[in-house]
Amino acid sequence: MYKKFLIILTLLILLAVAIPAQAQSNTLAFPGAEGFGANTVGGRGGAIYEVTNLNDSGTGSLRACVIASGARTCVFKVGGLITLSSPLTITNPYITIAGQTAPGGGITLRKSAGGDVFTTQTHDVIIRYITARTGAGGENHVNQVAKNGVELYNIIIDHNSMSWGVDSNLDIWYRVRDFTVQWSIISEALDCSTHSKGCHSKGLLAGGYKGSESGGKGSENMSILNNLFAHNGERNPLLKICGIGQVINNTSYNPYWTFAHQQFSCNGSYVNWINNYHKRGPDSTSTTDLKFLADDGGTCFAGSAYVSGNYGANNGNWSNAYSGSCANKIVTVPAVAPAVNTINATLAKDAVLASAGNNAGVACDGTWYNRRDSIDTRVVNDVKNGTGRIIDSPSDVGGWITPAAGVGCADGDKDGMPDTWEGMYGFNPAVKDNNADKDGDGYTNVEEYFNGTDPGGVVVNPTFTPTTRTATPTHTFTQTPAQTPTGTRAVTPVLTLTPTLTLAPTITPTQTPTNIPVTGCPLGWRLLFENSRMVTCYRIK
Ligand SMILES: [Ca+2]
Ligand SMILES: [Ca+2]
Ligand SMILES: [Ca+2]
Ligand SMILES: [Ca+2]
Repeated sequence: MYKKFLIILTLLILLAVAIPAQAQSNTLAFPGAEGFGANTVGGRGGAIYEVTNLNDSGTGSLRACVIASGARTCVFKVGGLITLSSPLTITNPYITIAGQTAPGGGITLRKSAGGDVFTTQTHDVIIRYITARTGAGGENHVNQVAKNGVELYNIIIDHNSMSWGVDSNLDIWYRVRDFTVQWSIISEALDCSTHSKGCHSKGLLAGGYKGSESGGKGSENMSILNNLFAHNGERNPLLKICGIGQVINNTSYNPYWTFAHQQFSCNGSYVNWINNYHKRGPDSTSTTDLKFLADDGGTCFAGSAYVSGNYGANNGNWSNAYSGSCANKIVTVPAVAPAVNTINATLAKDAVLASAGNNAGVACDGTWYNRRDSIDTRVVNDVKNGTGRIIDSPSDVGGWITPAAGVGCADGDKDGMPDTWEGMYGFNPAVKDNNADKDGDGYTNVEEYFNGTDPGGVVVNPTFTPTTRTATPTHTFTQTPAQTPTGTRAVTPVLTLTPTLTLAPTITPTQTPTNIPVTGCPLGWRLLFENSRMVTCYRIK
């Protein structure tokens, strides 16, 4: 028995040594990452690739970072429109595309003709704050996360704006697991465009058959959280997965037909539909919120749907809104899935409209600023106002816009951390110290920069001056001689606000009040003057 214990102990020690630090980490992909893809490591600890131009390929292009191998992070020194002649195919794992670092109006990607913008074909991928609007040509997607016969996992897409694809804007297929798409705008999939089936505007498809093409497994562990689906004919989303999915706090607006589908096409599709918000628009002809489908052969395989807290297209009501070829799929206990921040459907709609999509950038001092483009702004206003239509072509809504180039942050040692920010937090702007972790919280120093978080330590060289502060001063009067004034007077204390970064109101202004004049004396008393000022009364003898 003791021997057995020793063997197990030895094995445990060996295991602890053998597991690389990265795999042991429970650090999130970034603060705010949620769902099954939340622990994606992306390019953490790897090389920094600067995107310095808007070229399709070559040195300094986004493609150069995408096709490189090894852990890597793409940071941007320029904003603008990148027109791609072929998809950005991500085949090498461990990549973070930090679109929030792009100056000016950020990065928008488009295709010159046909094909996807991104084809994601590997694991450990983080894509944040990128706008991609595909355009006509074939049956394309903004991002197709799919590779026949290859397992793709640990993928998180956050604050992307994805539109103008011809098939589904976002397609997840074959064998994908541990995937999150969150806080993104998935809109205006092109309808009567270049799809072989004809008009085909679709939002998001996540699935995969549990057949030979998927290694017998299919896709599972899907999180679809806090996204805005707008002006897509249907699939907002469509899940035909072989495992667990969670669809929480999304807002969907103006589909033609049914808002969302769950297809029971392999044994075991378990989806939690929680606190989503549906709103009809000018193109909507159906009030069906969620429809259950059998597989293409008509078989309704095993699975369930947990449906709770959703605001429906039928005057807010989701009850009796499920229909289709599979009955008795509703359960009262949700499938086991990661805990995610969940708010009620109406509040979620407001939060999504306020901050979904590629709506922000991070400045050279690590602060976030808003920069949602006019296309996303128009779509969000459509949702609020009940306006807008499903489109056939980008030209229906004015076509692509070119984001402002901006000015990239100076970064002398090219470690991804701007000189300004390094100076503020006491890093060495002449040494690549991006992969250290000063405060030991699991996020490397450069991640702290592009996540807009505190890397630890004191701000030693602030380069900005606070413009407004509030302080409640306390002040003390000293009176000589002591007297008891009557009446009221206005006091205007003189405050000196020293612009330090800590808002500790330790200001003590001093003020020397003038004595209150004696304005009169009672009968039998007389005023005493001293240096022509009345100072007191004295009794007349
Ligand atoms: Ca630097
Ligand atoms: Ca440095
Ligand atoms: Ca850190
Ligand atoms: Ca930190």
